Amino acid sequence: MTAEYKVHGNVAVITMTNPPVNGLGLSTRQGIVDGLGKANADAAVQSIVITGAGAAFSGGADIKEFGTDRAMQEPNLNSVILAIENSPKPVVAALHSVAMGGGLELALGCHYRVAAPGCSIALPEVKLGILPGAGGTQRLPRVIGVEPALNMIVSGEAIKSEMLGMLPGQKLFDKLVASPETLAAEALAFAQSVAGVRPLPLVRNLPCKHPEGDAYFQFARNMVKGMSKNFPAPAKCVDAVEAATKKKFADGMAVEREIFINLMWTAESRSLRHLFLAERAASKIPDVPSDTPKRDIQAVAVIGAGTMGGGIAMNFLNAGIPVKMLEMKQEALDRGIATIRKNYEAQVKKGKLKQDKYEQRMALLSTTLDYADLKDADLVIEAVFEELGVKEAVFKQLDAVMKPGAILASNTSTLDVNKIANFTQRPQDVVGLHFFSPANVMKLLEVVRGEATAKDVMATVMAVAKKIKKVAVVSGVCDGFIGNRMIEQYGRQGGFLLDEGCTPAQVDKAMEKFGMAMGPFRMGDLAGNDIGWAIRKRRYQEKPDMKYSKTADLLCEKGRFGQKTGAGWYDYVPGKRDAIPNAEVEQMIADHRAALGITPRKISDEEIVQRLVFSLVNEAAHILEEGIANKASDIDIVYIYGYGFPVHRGGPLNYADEVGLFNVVQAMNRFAQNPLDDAAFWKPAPLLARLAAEGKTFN
Ligand code: T1G
Repeated sequence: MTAEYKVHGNVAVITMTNPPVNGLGLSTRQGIVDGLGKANADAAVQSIVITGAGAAFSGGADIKEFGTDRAMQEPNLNSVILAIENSPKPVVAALHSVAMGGGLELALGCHYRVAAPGCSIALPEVKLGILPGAGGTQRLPRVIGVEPALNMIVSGEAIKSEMLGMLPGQKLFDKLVASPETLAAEALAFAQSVAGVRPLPLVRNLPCKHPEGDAYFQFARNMVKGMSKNFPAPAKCVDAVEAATKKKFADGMAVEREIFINLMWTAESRSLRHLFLAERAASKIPDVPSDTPKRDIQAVAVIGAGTMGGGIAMNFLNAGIPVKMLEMKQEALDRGIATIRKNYEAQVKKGKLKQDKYEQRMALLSTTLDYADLKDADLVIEAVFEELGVKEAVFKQLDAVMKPGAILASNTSTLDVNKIANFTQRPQDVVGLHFFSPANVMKLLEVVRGEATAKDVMATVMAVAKKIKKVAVVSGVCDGFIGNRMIEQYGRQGGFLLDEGCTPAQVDKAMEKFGMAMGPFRMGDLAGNDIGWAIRKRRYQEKPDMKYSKTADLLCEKGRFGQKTGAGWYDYVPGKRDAIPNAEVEQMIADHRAALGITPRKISDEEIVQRLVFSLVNEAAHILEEGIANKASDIDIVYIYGYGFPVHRGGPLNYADEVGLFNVVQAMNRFAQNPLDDAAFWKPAPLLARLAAEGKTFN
């Protein structure tokens, strides 16, 4: 059982012991109910305390149990809370660190709540596409008021216990203790002090009203509608809390239950729950134990003060880690520093960064023109020109000056990390750290593991990624790693669609309706069409039989590289991001089509979405087969955090699972019949074909 029972004098203490955060899995729920039974059967016991061991009171229902019958198996959470409310002896919740979701609901079922300061209080279920399902929508409004409760439930954000304790008239906490260290003793004393109280107070018996109910909830619905595109849960939170103000407690609970069960089975909730676990799973590397010793990273060096180098440096400055930046010329350094200052000053102006914090960060930044000055850095990241010869020169220099044990990282986005590692005498210390532009904003970091990269280097850089608030995904060495290798196929399909009859705007609109932050052509204009152009030129040499539409080349030959040249697939007005369709570009596409003897056809949004998304899926299946990615969920994380894939779809592979891999393969077989497409590409990857044939899923 993952709950301990111990009697201290005349107080029984039930302690949840289900690391890492006392998830309320079946064995914990059973342990609480057993403890209540023992305490109420023991005449010496006059009151009861429930608390959590370790890092949390409780992080809520055990997310790992979701979708399994254990989650609903009795005693389910509502039954545990009912057992607490029906306890003839007073039950006191002793809250510390984290009391979230079902954990807070458990505490709300207790007769009293004693909290330590610094405890994160939240009902974050909405972030999993559901809502509190064990009375949170009915009890929380009764103890902190309807509006603060609805705000917490709709946002899912945590508020510290001491802040909530200041709410006028709050009945959430009966006592706020001085510190976490005194919680246990003070909770015992409090439990003794209420031993004789009868009748015992129940949150369910408190009134729950809002003075201007209808007007307030209408306002709340309007507010929520704006922020919850693609997600049904936030609006349902309003319905449940409104029921708390209009119905008897038991009827309100029935409303909450029905909504909870319906939301649990939505694709959006499955996607959000998948991503919650996927993001945490990404930091685990199958053959690198979590207790692998990590190298100490106290000082970082960055080679190159360009856009990437500056952005990379900012990540470390933001985490309080000193950075020494090296360039070849002083004016490049000056430009780099100026750009960093400009980025921070923009944040200060928007009130996102305090002036003193800005100055603290800049004080951590130093510059040099001399490699010898880098020798004490624990980690050096090069972000120089993307050409192997340049990388070779840099790594040979680094090999000569860096201290033994320093980690040498390349920010390359396409070059072979094994070749780069072999420019040094220490390939085991070389790794790829592929940041996504803008590096100080994008959360995704592809950690590219070379053949020789040491396990402790991998463990170290994964921990550094967490420290600089990046979501790191491990990739093996191949051209384009995970994200860019897949996006190349996505871009190819975009080109074919233009040849076959689409305009850039039609493709982009279809993808943005699907939920992509940006369609492929707007994205090209943002990133720079010349980047894809350079890659295609390389491809034409390496793989002359690989089919490409020539439209993008024609566009680049006109110098229409995108926003940076003021025009790309679309036109742009300086200072604005609106993509304005351009008649000449559309004429260029039509002329090219005619030159190829292609009669344009009407292509449905569904075909656009399927060809673009399933091209990601098929390439991802190859990436998984080759071991470039460790697991399917890693690839979903890459696309959510690096390419604006819609969160409510859970990532390309989660989406394929939702569609059904049988249907994905059927669609691919249809695309292979199209003479203007690339039939060879649409041959399902063996892994995909096998999963589909066996009725299985990627995740
Ligand atoms: N269940 C199971 N495991 C959980 C968990 C949970 N609720 N919360 C965290 N973990 C695991 C997580 O997977 C990771 O595991 C480890 O704990 C550390 O997490 C009826 C139905 C609690 C603030 O949504 O917000 O209650 O990778 O890296 O940064 O209404 O985790 O080590 O194997 O995030 O210190 C509602 C979600 C559930 C809380 C800790 N509760 N968790 O943050 O560590 S639904 C939540 C968090 C519910 C009821 C409904 C955070 C945290 P591993 P971490 P952290």
